[in-house]
Amino acid sequence: MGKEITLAVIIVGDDSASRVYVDGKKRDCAEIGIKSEEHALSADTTEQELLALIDSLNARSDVDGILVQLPLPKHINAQNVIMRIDHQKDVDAFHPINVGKIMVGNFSFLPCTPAGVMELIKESGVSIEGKECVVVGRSNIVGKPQAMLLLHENGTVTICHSRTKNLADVCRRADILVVAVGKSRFITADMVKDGAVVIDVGMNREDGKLCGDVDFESVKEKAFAITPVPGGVGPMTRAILMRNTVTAAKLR
Ligand code: L34
Repeated sequence: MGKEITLAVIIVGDDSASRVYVDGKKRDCAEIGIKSEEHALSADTTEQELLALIDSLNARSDVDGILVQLPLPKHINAQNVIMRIDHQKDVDAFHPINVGKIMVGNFSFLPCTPAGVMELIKESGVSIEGKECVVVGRSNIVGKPQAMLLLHENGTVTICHSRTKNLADVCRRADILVVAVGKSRFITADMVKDGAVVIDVGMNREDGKLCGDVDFESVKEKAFAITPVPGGVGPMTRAILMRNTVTAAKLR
């Protein structure tokens, strides 16, 4: 029998969305035979305590991957926490070493959400090479790495953000539009080019109901392909996490 693969997931506090996502990740692990180990810490956990837990997981030879679910409570510096994770166990690819490796194109892990988005674009059958790719949002978790991955595939990439002038004009140029801003129905049909591929990374809760950053009902009439929320990028994020966990186990 082969070696058992173990993913350690740390969740701090009681963010209800984080709970749903972490439960989903644990279900995925169970389904494919990865052992998952949850460390649920209370909201008043100190940064020192969290760092000590990471040290112990780094040191354990039976732990292949470590994931600290974000967001963390405000009194904890997320960057310190991410930097503490052994970069070879960093299945989120958030550690600066892994971020740097992505930048130069020599990587072991890709961040889960942007890598999932790339798989969805590929599945649409539309090639990225030479196309106008517009990423709306510039977070370290999605926007910035997403732009880099599209660039690696030879897209012509524009990153838009809250200070962008004429956002609608820029979006209308996009053959491939990836939206990660966290505002319900932010992208409307008038901002989308006919035949575009539209990827909605948004995960907004409106009185209990999930909705994306794209006004799906109107935009689907214009788009060549579009991802729904739920049932689009979220499950792909989790699938890539499983892939990264297997990669981490192979690396060691
Ligand atoms: N460390 N923190 C770390 N790594 C990550 O990769 C994440 N992310 C984001 C939040 N914090 C993180 C996730 O896991 C977002 N995210 C995530 C993961 C899964 C889903 C959504 C976001 C997901 O499964 N979405 C389902 C619906 C779930 C529901 O009912 O709420 C979907 O179909 O979209």
